[in-house]
Amino acid sequence: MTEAIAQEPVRAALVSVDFGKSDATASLEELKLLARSAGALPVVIVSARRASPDAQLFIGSGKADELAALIVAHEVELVLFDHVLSPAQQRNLERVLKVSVIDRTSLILDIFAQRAKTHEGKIQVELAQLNHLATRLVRGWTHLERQKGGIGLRGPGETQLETDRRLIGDRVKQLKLRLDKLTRQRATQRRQRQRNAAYKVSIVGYTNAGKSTLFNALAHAQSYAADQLFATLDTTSRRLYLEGAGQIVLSDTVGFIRELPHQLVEAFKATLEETAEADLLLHVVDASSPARLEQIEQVNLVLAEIGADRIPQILVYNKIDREGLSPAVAYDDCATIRRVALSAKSGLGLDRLRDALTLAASQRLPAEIATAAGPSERELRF
Ligand SMILES: Nc1nc2c(ncn2[C@@H]2O[C@H](COP(=O)(O)OP(=O)(O)OP(=O)(O)O)[C@@H](O)[C@H]2O)c(=O)[nH]1
Ligand SMILES: [Mg+2]
Repeated sequence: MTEAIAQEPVRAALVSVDFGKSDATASLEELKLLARSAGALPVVIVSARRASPDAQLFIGSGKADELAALIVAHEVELVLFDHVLSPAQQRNLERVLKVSVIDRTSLILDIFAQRAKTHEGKIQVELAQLNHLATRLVRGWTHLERQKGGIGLRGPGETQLETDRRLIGDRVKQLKLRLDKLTRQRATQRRQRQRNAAYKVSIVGYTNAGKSTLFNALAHAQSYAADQLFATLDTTSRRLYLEGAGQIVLSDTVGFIRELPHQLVEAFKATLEETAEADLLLHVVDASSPARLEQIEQVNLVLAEIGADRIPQILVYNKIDREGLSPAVAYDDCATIRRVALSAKSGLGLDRLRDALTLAASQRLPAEIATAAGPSERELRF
């Protein structure tokens, strides 16, 4: 008989190197959240400063020895790096540290894999994982290079490396076909909706900013909101009726993060296309986060990558209850509402966002003034 046993979190060491460029502290805080979201318990934190990564070990050998000792002392089972590691660095580190080493890309992919619920979401995550894996299958993986007696799968003289590449290639092809089909279905549904000519509003923003909470508050819906990174993976849409503007379609979307693995953006293109076709973006910002300005820029970068940077935005400064701030609205020179400060959780200021939405939907804001909410807007002024 099998019994459900509550899984113990994996004891993890977090490693962050400050290269003096971006904000290493904010990034480390984020790595802690990522680790917890993946089901790991951070028990050791190692920070280092370097001018550039070490080619062999990413961190220096002195730091690696220090880390190895901490791993033994604190019974660490897994090491998480706040960086992208080359396959060789990962391998060398595992040899020295004698536990699994995971880089930031793999960690994010792993969280996505745990969260994916719909058929399409699962395919997209698997594609991203396989593409990431394929880059790791390089010569020098001697255990894969070794010729083994060809049982079944392999052709004559084929090395394990070639077999692995071929199997991954086959699977990628298969997944792409399925994804193509789903993308076409999605396009049909979209055309259907276009015929109905509803005004489309997509909620976008950094992960954990409060997008799903806002979606639920506006749509009286039950989208999964949680204090986890990437709680939402699949786009959820609801029709809602706004007094004075009629029907609009509101969508909750996957959150963005700095250095979002490119494989993921690629694999989630179909889902993100919905965002690219919205008439208006509600860009949700966690106003209580010290890293909010950088997060706004990161979100705008991803929006540009998916071709959604020309869509008008309303910046929604969320979680004002945490800061004890009052709800507020800021207008641009054309008397159009550009920013709203509110609390999606308490509902404070939500009425003003509804008004802004009604106004935008009835005016059908043109894209030309979208730049007014661009990344150059660095300060929060109300
Ligand atoms: N104090 C406060 N907390 C909030 C507010 N809005 C959201 N939260 C909390 O922030 C956390 C993240 O909220 P979500 O709505 O899941 O955020 P999300 O942007 O959808 O996150 P992902 O789907 O993971 O990208 C949850 O614990 C919410 O309860 C708010 O206005 N005030
Ligand atoms: Mg969400």
